[in-house]
Amino acid sequence: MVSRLVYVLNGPNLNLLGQRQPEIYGRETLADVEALCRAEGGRLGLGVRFHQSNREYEIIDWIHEARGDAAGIAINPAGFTHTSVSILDALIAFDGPVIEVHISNVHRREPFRHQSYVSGRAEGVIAGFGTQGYVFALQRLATLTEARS
Ligand code: CA2
Repeated sequence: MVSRLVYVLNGPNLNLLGQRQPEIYGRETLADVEALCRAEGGRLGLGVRFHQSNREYEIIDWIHEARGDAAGIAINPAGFTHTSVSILDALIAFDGPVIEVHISNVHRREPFRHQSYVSGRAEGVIAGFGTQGYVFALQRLATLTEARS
């Protein structure tokens, strides 16, 4: 039985995963990532609510929704990582653990990708492990939310 619910949120352009720039983001699609998260969530006893949007307000609304029913959030804010004070503010208003995920190693890329508004709120940051980073994020959320319950 699922005892804890986590949100896995994905920002703009991640719907194109697997269709372009495989040398940076790999060949898996977002549907593959969702299946990976659901399988790992099942192993860990976590219910997974998986979303992607190209609209900042939708991501903010899902974070607000998570305040009501989620134990934790894994988020790949994509380009909003480097620009969005509003996503940071929404995450600050969420009480549970937050893990920031990046498929690529943002620190090996352009300097503007080295700065993240979200990292200052996140319990942990995962970057450069490909889509496996989502699995690590769920494992960490399982550990952190177990310790709280
Ligand atoms: O490495 C990551 O996961 C990023 O969050 C991905 C973002 C980028 O802006 C961040 O700096 C790092 C970009 C997501 C766009 O994904 C695409 C995937 C395939 C084709 C085109 C875009």
